[in-house]
Amino acid sequence: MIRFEQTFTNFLLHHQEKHNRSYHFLILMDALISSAKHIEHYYLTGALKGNLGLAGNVNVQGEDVLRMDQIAHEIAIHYLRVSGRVVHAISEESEKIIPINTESGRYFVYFDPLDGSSNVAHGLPVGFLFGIAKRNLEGPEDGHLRPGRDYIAAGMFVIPTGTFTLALKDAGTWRFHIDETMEFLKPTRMVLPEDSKDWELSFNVANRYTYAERVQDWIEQNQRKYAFRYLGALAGDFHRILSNGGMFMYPAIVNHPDPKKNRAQGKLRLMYEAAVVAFMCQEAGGTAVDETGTPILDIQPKEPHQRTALYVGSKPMVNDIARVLLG
Ligand code: FDP
Repeated sequence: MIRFEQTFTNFLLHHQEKHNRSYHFLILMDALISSAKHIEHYYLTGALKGNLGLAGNVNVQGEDVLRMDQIAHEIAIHYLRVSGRVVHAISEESEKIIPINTESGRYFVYFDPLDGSSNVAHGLPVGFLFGIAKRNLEGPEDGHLRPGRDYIAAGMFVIPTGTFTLALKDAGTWRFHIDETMEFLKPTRMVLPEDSKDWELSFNVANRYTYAERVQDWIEQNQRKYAFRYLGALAGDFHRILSNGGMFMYPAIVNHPDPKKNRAQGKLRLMYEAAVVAFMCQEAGGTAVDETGTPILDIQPKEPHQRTALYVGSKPMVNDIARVLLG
């Protein structure tokens, strides 16, 4: 007997109907899924085609080779445009906000189409992360730089692993897997495990002596309790935390021996990295804060590519470091 699993489309259709919502969101999600599949396909054959390297390369046919992150950006913008549902997009790959359907679009989409650049040259996992906010449909438009608290959904594809995780506001975080027909299937609700036996700690250990002293002290006191894992691509590292529990962190860099390399504002981008995983984490029972112990979801972005420090994961662990950060 073949076992048929519920498809993502069927899952979302039921969700929208149950909450009396329109189908516009389904059309937007279809665009994001088409983008991810298309990017995944390119990524899988990228080494062969020579587009995992640097922009400006010329291939053996003498054609310009686009860098994989530029290809991913173009693919995503194409599908968002044809969906007709997007007002503006903010992409890691474009300095400016991208107007799409400013007249009748319904959603703002903030995305990073290929996050985790150090993995690209090796064809190892990268992420396509996105957050979605909704236009104010009644009354005057209220801007597109929204805090994570205002997102209606956020998700990530871990490319090329065929996994997709989506959090829906007040309706949980769900993981799907792609099958041989390229369909995302089998919704599984993700809830951070309370039992700390499998919890993991994930950060770039090479940076640890550049963190604030209080963060270094916290690491010293806690590191032996947890398994340590670091892939170097936020989506992949956070994917593990969602399953096993624990904490991913990218603290502010304030004690670098070369002060020019300090990153007091943190490294990760607020709107399409930190707020995306913070939103997914909250819907899975966890939480996230910045270097001042402020909830990531409360931060009002002032500009599209704003950076932040990030501590995200199981509540007891994040709350513990938040106490230290709040001083
Ligand atoms: P990258 O710079 O390699 O694109 O977006 C930033 C990000 O990747 C995250 O995906 C990842 O978690 C982190 O930075 C890795 O940074 P380090 O190489 O400094 O550890």
